[in-house]
Amino acid sequence: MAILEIVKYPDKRLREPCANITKFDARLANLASDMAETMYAAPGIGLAAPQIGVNERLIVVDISKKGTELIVFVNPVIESMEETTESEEGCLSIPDYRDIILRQNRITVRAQDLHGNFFEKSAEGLFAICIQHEVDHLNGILFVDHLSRLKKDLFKKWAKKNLLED
Ligand code: K1U
Ligand code: ZN
Repeated sequence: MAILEIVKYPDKRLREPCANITKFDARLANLASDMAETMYAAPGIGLAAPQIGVNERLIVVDISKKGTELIVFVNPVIESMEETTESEEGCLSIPDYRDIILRQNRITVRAQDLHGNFFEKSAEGLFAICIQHEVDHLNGILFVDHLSRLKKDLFKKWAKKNLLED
């Protein structure tokens, strides 16, 4: 197990669509385990593989306060979404920035587990929002991409000052 470095905005690796996973082997299990450890250490409630520089469709999510409800989604596909809601989000790849965007409050997601078995999950509230945030990462999308033009401009100014001038 290892805590990995989290890729930060504006790194180009966060902008690439990820590839489907076809091999359900020990390498995949180790990758998921390292991602979970990295997420808990951050701390965060989710993490997507591109955030640790791996261009593959793998996410881990645990919204429980005790960190006891880890779910690993391989090749997740959101099959349905309903009820637009406001969501205040942060991102481990954009440290110290939070903003409000619109998401869907209820979703169903189909994915595979670490053995390649397909499963379907219904999610709502923070769980649904976190899955949408992580699946966006797999498509090279960041939560700030959902901001209005005005808020996006403010974010870019903030990022220039706080993330690029390190
Ligand atoms: O993918 C990521 O960058 C992780 C991100 C997920 C997320 C946060 C908020 C809404 C939707 C998705 C985070 O986990 S940021 C940290 C965070 O929100 C948090 C950390 C500790 C306890 C509770 C929340
Ligand atoms: Zn994120």
